[in-house]
Amino acid sequence: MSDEKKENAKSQDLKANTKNAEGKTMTTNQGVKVNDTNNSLKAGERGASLLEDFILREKITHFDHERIPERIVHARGSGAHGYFELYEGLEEYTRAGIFTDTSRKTPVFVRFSTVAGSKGSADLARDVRGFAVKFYTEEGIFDLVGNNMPIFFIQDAMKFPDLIHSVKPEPDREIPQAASAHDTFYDFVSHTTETLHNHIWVMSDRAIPRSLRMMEGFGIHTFRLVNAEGKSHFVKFHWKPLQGTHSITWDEAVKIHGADADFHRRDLWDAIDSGQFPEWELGMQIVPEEDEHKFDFDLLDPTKLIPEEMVPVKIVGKMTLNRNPDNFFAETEQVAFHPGHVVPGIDFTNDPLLQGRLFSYTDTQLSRLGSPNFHEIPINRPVNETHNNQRDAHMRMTINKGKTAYFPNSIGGGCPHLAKMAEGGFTSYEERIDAKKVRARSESFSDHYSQPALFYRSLTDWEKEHVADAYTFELGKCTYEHIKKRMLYIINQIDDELASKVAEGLGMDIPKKIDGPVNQALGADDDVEKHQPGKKKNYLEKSEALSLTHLKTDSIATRKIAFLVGDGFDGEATMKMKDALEKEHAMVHLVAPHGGKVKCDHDKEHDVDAAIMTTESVLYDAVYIAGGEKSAKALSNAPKTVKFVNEALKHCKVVSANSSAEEFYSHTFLKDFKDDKAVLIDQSPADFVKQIAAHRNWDRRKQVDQIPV
Ligand code: HDD
Repeated sequence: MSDEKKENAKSQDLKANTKNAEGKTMTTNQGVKVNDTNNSLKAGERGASLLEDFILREKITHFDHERIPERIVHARGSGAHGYFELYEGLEEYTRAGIFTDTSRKTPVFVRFSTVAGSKGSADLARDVRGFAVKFYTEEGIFDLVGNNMPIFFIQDAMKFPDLIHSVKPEPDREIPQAASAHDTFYDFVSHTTETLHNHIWVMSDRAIPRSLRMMEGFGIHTFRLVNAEGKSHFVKFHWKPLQGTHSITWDEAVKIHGADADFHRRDLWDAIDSGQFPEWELGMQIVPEEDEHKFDFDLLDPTKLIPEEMVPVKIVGKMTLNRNPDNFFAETEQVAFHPGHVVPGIDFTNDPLLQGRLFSYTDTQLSRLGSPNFHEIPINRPVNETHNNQRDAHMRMTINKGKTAYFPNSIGGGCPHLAKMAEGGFTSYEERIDAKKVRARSESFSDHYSQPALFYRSLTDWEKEHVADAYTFELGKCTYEHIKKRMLYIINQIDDELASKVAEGLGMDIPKKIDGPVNQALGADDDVEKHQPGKKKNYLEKSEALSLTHLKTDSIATRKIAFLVGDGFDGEATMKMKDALEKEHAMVHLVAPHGGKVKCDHDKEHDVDAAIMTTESVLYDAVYIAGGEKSAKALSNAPKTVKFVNEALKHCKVVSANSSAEEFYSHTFLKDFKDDKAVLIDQSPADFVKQIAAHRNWDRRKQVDQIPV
């Protein structure tokens, strides 16, 4: 197969099902040409309507059945096509072609999602983000169904329905939508201390990413890599975005909810559409089998990460997303991921959360997509041939020839025949298991406090403040006093400084003890004592990789910069600045007091990208105020421009201005921040680029309370 064909194996496959109506005549689904789709068939112009009207019946019937059940979790998502390339062969660890053959460009389809909200909810909810990647490999489908946080809330799949029922809208009033800040969630969390680690990540800025393109991804569970000799290594998968890892503030998230509920979806689409293809490097933390028990935590416990200081992340390849879907429903909605879709060379561990997932994902597609033939939906079918003796069921597309649908057979020549391991047949890793059948939790899973504490210790001051604010907001929305008390008691076990801040915000004292056991989420006969606080270990003071400040890049590619311009603006200096940013692949929008065209001082007309009334500064990463006295006057006279700049300052963003626009910006708070490193007056494009790359000047946060926006 040529390289070109390999790269496009999936897009070529999808073409067989892609239709384009350009230049074509309208027909019914049965192929009959239609000459009127506006009027139903009637006895006389004023009715009655006739049942005979097959065109009306077909149109309405199809419409009536257009919706399918949304995903029970991760209902709101956005997808994109792309490919994966391997940097170096990993034969030492695995026999999977995708990780051994560096000449391949493996097609992928990725779906990002929020977890709790419905399909139509807003993108900026405080939530975990799903990060699911379908690799269409030459040996079959491999799905890496992960999240943007490296750990999960619970240790055993048995608790998944409880977790989700607690976070979803409360069942009496179906409130709140896409929000964890409510009683039932905290009732569950405060009784289930294994949730604390994932929960503190959700309280951090990781839960409000700037862009789906600017977040890390994690496979979470420990998986296995198995090489051609059958030797196994443990592995944790990581995605590292080359766009940097950036987040926004909660105040921005709340405002973006209203300004553009599709903010993340639009951002992903626009970036790919404009040729700014997002990229992630794939990393692996590889642990030899014999080191399984060398850690202070259990590798099978999905609420624990392996600090990168203990096992470095080996970067092995790169994923590029370079094509938007043609049809949201056909691709993004119908795609079906499954952590059990693995290829030879990749295998599972006994992580009890993973084991439960292996059941759930096929099961859910049966009600969501309606048939065990969901693998035949174009976006789900592999690029290699599939043959077996499974037959029939709803919506079967394949026309299987021949008399035999069983094995063994002689009538069909023994086909399809089996593949030996050497021929690429999947054989499960031969793990020795010698155990009693028990319904229990391993003692090695009982430390629920050390890693949340490690996470909190590893954050910078501003990140810690955001965590405290998030806890205060979320618990402030709870109405049951005893739930808040339990939470304060538990947070105090993670970090007393954090608990004090939250207690102050809630106007409560931290309780010295609470009624009943701290962790009630075990079986009746389980020893709840072993899950008590006070068991914190300090095996690492800090892990740098856990703080956003250590994950920044120098790139400003795809950042959105608003240029405030009024008629008569300084065309030369403004275009010089614009060109310099665009050279670095930033996206510049001219924001003016009105839509249509705006004239510069040379009377040249420029397209306005957004009239000020239609946009908000929370939708941009930085602001530039163009020079020119006439422009400054026009901006001063327009509503919302002052608020636009003030709000950007409040959110610690970079604001750059030309001093000839002083008449305008003297009305803003810019004058109070002239010594701020991210407030630039008459400075060079290079300085602006440097500050945008740093994302925000968080040092400003202590002085922005005076800004009333
Ligand atoms: Fe799950 C969807 C990620 C635990 C049951 N899950 C789903 C999606 C992602 C994850 C990204 C959306 C896929 C898409 O875009 O279509 N889930 C995770 C991660 C987990 C996890 C990272 C823990 C490490 N999930 C988990 C458990 C169960 C499920 C323990 C059940 C026992 N998840 C589902 C599901 C979903 C799903 C109900 C809903 C839609 C779907 O599967 O296709 O089966």
